[in-house]
Amino acid sequence: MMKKHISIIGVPMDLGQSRRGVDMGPSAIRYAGVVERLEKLDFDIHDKGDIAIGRPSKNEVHSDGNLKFLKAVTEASEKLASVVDEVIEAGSFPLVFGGDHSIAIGSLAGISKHYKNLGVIWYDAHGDLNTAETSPSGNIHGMPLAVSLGIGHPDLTNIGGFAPKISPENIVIIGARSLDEGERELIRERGIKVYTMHEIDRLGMTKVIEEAITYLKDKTDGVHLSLDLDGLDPSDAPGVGTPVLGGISYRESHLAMEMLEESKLITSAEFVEVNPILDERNKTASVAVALMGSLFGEKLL
Ligand code: B3U
Ligand code: MN
Ligand code: MN
Repeated sequence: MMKKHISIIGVPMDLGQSRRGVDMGPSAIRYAGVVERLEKLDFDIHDKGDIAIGRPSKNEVHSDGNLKFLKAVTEASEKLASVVDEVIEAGSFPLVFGGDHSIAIGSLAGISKHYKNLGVIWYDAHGDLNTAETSPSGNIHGMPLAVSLGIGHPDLTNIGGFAPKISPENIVIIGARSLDEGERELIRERGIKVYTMHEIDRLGMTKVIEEAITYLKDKTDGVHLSLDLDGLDPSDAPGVGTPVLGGISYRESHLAMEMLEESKLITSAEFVEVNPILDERNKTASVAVALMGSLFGEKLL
């Protein structure tokens, strides 16, 4: 059930990938008017500000095999996990702003403590199911879903002191159109539900979301929405570090958010990868805020 209190947590993290500027995502989203917009919907909004992200030392970049900035990402994840944990403990809905998608490691660590069977909707052009062994980039933002399944470096999988955070049958990926070979194998091996752009085109977003809701509803006791803005088409969300053509439209995304709101399934959410440096007049942050409006019940009439 949606709660009446929403706690905003900013995570200015840009070390999980290679394009600087995504650390300014939380500011850009606030600038786009998120607090005012959600307050209109009769929510009590508590903006908790940003989590402090440490700057790594120079020799830390490749500190552990193919894992860039492992230490900084680990520390930030632990911090975020405990803040999210406190927010849920206090009965509030955690709404996390990235930052790059590596922050989902911390979000899910903090959230999953509170649920026996947490579901996850991963709205993304990518699978984010890489490990150090399969990653073509060494960027941890391409790994958080694998990490949350307990697959990856133990410093990451054990954030919050337990693993795994989620199980494969409780995941739905929506919008995938760029997967690495290791990710494909993991999807097949673990039977993860994926709606690629092919299924979205073929079935339509209405059916995709209906199926996703049916798939998760009975077996989960809470569902986290992890929305990577690169899940949308770059024409609608240009301010992202790794845009991929042929994505989900602005309209389809609104429909998805509205249907999720009606389902009352979503118990926490994060909006990630907004990079204002790469954006066009804060368009992507504004899209994120508009989608949050729908997710929390904004109606035209
Ligand atoms: N799969 C690639 C690229 C990528 C993942 N997530 C984003 N890009 N945003 C990787 O580096 O793991
Ligand atoms: Mn992602
Ligand atoms: Mn992505």
